[in-house]
Amino acid sequence: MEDTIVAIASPPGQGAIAILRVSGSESIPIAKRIFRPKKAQENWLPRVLVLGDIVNSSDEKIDQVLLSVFLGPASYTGEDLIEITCHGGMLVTQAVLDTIISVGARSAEPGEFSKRSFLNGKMDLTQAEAVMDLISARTALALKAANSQLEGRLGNRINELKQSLLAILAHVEAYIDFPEEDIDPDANESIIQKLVRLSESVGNLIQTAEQGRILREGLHVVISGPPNAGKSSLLNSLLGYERAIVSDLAGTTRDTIEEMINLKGIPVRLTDTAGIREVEELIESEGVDRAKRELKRADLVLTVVDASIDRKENGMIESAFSGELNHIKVFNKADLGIHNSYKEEDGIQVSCLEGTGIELLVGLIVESCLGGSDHFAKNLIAVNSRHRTCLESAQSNINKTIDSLKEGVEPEFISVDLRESLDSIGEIVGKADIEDLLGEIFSSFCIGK
Ligand SMILES: Nc1nc2c(ncn2[C@@H]2O[C@H](COP(=O)(O)OP(=O)(O)OP(=O)(O)O)[C@@H](O)[C@H]2O)c(=O)[nH]1
Ligand SMILES: [Mg+2]
Repeated sequence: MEDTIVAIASPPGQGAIAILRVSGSESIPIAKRIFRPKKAQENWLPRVLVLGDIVNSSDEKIDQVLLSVFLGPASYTGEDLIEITCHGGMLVTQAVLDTIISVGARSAEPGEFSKRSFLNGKMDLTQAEAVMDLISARTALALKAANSQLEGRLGNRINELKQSLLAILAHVEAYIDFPEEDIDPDANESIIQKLVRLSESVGNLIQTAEQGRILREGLHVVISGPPNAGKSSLLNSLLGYERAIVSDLAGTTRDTIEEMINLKGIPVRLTDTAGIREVEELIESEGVDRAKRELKRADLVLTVVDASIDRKENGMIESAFSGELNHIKVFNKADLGIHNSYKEEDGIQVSCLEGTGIELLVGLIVESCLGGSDHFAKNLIAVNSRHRTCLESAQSNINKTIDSLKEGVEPEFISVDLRESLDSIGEIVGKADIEDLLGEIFSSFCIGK
């Protein structure tokens, strides 16, 4: 972390302005070498925009820019940091970058500014991850969840768990390390109760992983069914524009077509597939294979049929309807009337042609997804897969400890599992250290007097 890093912080391409960031101990000396303020500066006041020119080593002007200084630790990275707003041409931005590199900065690696921010204690790991979630959020709900994580909501929950675990562990360890101090080990029963509650809290967080996955990657909804049922028409209706080719020829769609949409705040990866039927023809048959593969990966399947015709004519549909997949039956072409053979079946009637039933279907899709968007909005904690792995390992060690205690194992032996559990939880926020444990022991037990 000795070196000073630089990067273009705005996206590549042409724009009105572009932003470059420089961070590290040499930021201000670097700025002094390449920046000529329009009005002579006595001092470099932090957080003030200063107009001036970027010049190269031969004192040639590269661009007129606005420059601001953030003095560490009151900066994003916690180090001295400079932000330069230059004109947004690709060439001019690159030239400013080259100038900064020529006087000693190094090109930053991806995420390096946030990494420094974490290493300098400006935020925990969950917050650093939330920065990325925020940038890549595709719906308002995903943005809300990212913001809540960035504010430290998940980090706080994790720290609460850590504290409870520490309190238990501290008790056990103090008993082992300082038996002469007469610390009564908590009665086994009470430790067990505390651990059971802890395990439940960890379990609650693990349950948010599914929500987290959907917010980050999208709910994978696959449109499936026999040829000519109106699958591509449904994709287009849900998207609101003519994305896929629609025709009355069975076998129109060959390849899978995937689009991201926002259904009431829930990001959805919607896939249209080839109609499933037995075919000889090579390309269509590959399409059918792809459709089947998509089905295996789906969170939810919309099984579409042309319900205006006898269900016997819809071929392979019986197997699709009776499958174990999480699916919604969509009876399309309701404008032509629903055939008697579907009257007993429960499903949703739509007409892609007239647009009826589509709103209702959207509601069902959203509901099928962990209780709908209201539930999503309320529960703004959504752990990612890394958090989940750590939580699962923590929970398994807590449960192991509970079992050991029930079997009457001595405290000496359970502290190992508890420590491992603490490490896993600490890994989530990125601070698993022994200092915490020592602090806890000495502050709450006044050992050594
Ligand atoms: N009357 C009526 N016709 C519809 C409706 N939806 C689709 N169609 C027609 O049904 C035909 C097939 O529609 P597609 O959307 O191409 O069907 P598909 O399931 O994608 O078909 P493949 O890609 O061949 O498997 C087209 O002629 C559409 O215009 C509807 O709600 N009502
Ligand atoms: Mg199609």
